[in-house]
Amino acid sequence: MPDTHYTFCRVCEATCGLKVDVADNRIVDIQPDPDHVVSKGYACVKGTRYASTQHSPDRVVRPQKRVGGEWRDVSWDDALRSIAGVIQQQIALKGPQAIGHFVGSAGGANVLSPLFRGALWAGMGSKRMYGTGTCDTMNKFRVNEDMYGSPMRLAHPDVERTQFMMVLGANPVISGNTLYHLPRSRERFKAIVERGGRVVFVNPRRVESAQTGEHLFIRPDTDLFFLAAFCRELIAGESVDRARVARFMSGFEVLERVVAPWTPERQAAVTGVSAAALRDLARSHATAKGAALYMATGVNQGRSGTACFWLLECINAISGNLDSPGGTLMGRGLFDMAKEVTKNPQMMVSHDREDDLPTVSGQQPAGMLADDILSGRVTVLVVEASNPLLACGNPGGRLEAALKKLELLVSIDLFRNEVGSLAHFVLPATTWMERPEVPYALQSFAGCNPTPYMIYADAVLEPPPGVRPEWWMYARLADELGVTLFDNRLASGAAKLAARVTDSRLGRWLDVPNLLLDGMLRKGGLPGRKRMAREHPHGILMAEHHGGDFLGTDRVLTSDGRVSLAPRPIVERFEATAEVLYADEVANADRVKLVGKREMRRMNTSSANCGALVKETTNYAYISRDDATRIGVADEDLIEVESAYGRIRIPARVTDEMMPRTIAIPQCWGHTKADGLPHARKHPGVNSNFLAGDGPETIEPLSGMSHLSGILVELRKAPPGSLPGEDFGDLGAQERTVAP
Ligand SMILES: Nc1nc2c(c(=O)[nH]1)N[C@H]1C(S)=C(S)[C@@H](COP(=O)(O)OP(=O)(O)OC[C@H]3O[C@@H](n4cnc5c(=O)[nH]c(N)nc54)[C@H](O)[C@@H]3O)O[C@H]1N2
Ligand SMILES: Nc1nc2c(c(=O)[nH]1)N[C@H]1C(S)=C(S)[C@@H](COP(=O)(O)OP(=O)(O)OC[C@H]3O[C@@H](n4cnc5c(=O)[nH]c(N)nc54)[C@H](O)[C@@H]3O)O[C@H]1N2
Ligand code: SF4
Ligand SMILES: [Mo]
Repeated sequence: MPDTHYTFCRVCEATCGLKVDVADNRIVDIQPDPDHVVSKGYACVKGTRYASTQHSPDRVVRPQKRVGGEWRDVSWDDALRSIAGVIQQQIALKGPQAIGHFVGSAGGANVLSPLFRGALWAGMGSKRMYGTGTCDTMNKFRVNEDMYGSPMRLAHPDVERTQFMMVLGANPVISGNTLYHLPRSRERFKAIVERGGRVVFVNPRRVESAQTGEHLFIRPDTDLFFLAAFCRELIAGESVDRARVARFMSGFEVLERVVAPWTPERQAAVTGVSAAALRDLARSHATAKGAALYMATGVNQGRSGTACFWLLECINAISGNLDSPGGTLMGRGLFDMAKEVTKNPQMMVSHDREDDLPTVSGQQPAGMLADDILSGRVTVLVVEASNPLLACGNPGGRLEAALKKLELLVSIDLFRNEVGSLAHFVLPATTWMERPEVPYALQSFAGCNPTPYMIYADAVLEPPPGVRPEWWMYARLADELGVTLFDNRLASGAAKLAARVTDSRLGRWLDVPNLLLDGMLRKGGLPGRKRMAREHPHGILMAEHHGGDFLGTDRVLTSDGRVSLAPRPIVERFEATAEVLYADEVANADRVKLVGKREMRRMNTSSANCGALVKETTNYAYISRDDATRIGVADEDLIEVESAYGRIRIPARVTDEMMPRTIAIPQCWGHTKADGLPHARKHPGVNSNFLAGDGPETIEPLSGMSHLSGILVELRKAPPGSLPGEDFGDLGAQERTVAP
């Protein structure tokens, strides 16, 4: 008889409740948990088929060392000692900034790992921490810090009460949403429409989410002009809550001045959204009882993600919707993480890189990784839960060339992915089924959750004996390096001891995850983890959130306690670049722009090796009928897509979903080189990030965000006889000089 465990999925941020049947430490079945307090019986295939990843024969289950062309199993002690040895040698030779770290999206779903990795790097004195955060959403953290005083003061739409919701550059029905918790998004969007409200998706693709509500095409990377005009229209139409603005905000006059030139007519010329459509939306927004604008990766990854999110937050704020029912709310977590992080200089915007690009929320720009290695600034890199070779701009394979130059490359992962294949060591981590946890930090600690609730889940499975959680690896490495963690000898000593004795009986008492998770739950006034698991296995609903607890309170963490509508660095950049970008859009109006596309059965690169999910052997390039006719191709024909950085060949899918002069290619394919992902290699597809650039010119200077969406490309029919894949031929992109 299998045992039934209740847990929650950690593949995406929806963290749906799951019912997992287990026998002999193996998953027998995974079903959605019908009693989970928020997901209520919803889960997608990535969650219900997780057994195929969990029990994959390709999983790395012992530390591995590359010796010549071969992989050898080594003991943890040997692996960690060798790694610490090289780190010490490189610190002696080049200083601590030569020691880099790179974290991916699965590292963000892990609640304890960030504490230990941050503490180890701070303890070593290195600020060289990168991550796919700068391919994803660092613009939002930058704006939060400038407007509200903390990167983690992150507002979310009050989905349950709003009467007008506009979503730019996101597709929550497929993605599970990001930076606020929204399982069952389709149902919740439908409820808005059913109560007489409007939901509008502004997107260059008619996305699955827009099957509910309305859809409006927008040309990629022009949201800046749409949002500026939307803001101007609200101000011109007297839809500003003047009393609220005067009482709680600063900088309104500056905002009013800088958006003044951006009329609905002017934006229409580059966005493709007519002035009439914009005015209609603005009217509807102004009269709705509760309105909320939301944006995500599609806009974040443009050239002006920071300015776009600033304008979007200003629209929410000046219209009286910020901190109001049906508008956007500042949630409360188990403790005030937003306030806590302001005490940690590692987490606040700083400019200590040689090139003055910022570190935002603890991350340096991923788009500078290749330059930093090729210039010799970084000689050691530890990659946790990431696959930057596919996930980041990689013009001409430049990032691969850089990784090969490192003195030491370590991959902490479940599998030997593309990065692992080049690494000196692969360190095997536990899966989320093997970890006790609460949902990831933004939900649990920053409260980005329209339905406040908490859940704690014990580990469902015992990990294979050679596998360890990340916190343990960092604590053991700190021990080997003689580094003090948390700037606190006592806590550091306890953590190191706990890691040393994990496998002994003492380890059961000094159980770090359980002690920390217990502390977190109790801080939020909840029962400890044992009672949570026993009495609330489907989660526990917490007090509903009605707003009115942010503006004018000490939760606004700016120096004057007011929401800043005109942070100087953002306004200055907007004024310096808006006209230039506009002229560029006018000049390039006839050209094609590339965007990404998330697919239901794939999570970034993580699920590529999962036989239960991935059946197709390739991804496709989605193009409009107009474009197909213009370049003379039909469905399934191979097309060539070329940017200033690279060239790929990929089969086409001709569809009415795409706005003419745009193309969507699902990213994070192109598994041609991982020696530990056999299924993925038989279903390789093509890596669209060969078309993205890297280096200073491609980085948004306020947030360090990479430019991954809205890239100008040329389309043509592929030459007869050519094969899918990349072809840099005469392009020579990898020869770009290294940034000084
Ligand atoms: N063109 C384009 N590029 C993009 C994007 C886009 O929209 N367009 N999106 C960007 C975004 S938002 C992101 S977040 C990145 C995603 O890219 P990454 O952040 O690199 O995430 P994944 O590709 O999913 O890689 C995750 C790796 O983590 C491993 N893993 C899974 N769980 C665990 C765990 O618990 N512990 C450890 N140690 N490893 C684990 C998996 O096996 C896999 O190898 O891609 C970015 N790249
Ligand atoms: N199934 C699945 N779920 C996932 C992931 C996955 O890989 N697969 N990845 C996870 C991760 S790491 C993240 S960060 C989240 C991301 O969650 P989302 O941000 O919702 O990600 P996408 O589904 O890629 O939606 C981005 C949308 O932006 C549109 N777009 C592109 N450029 C522009 C533009 O310039 N302007 C506007 N207005 N729209 C634009 C695209 O057409 C696309 O529909 O999803 C997470 N969930
Ligand atoms: S929507 Fe996200 S959290 Fe829910 S089951 Fe699917 S992958 Fe897991
Ligand atoms: Mo992401």
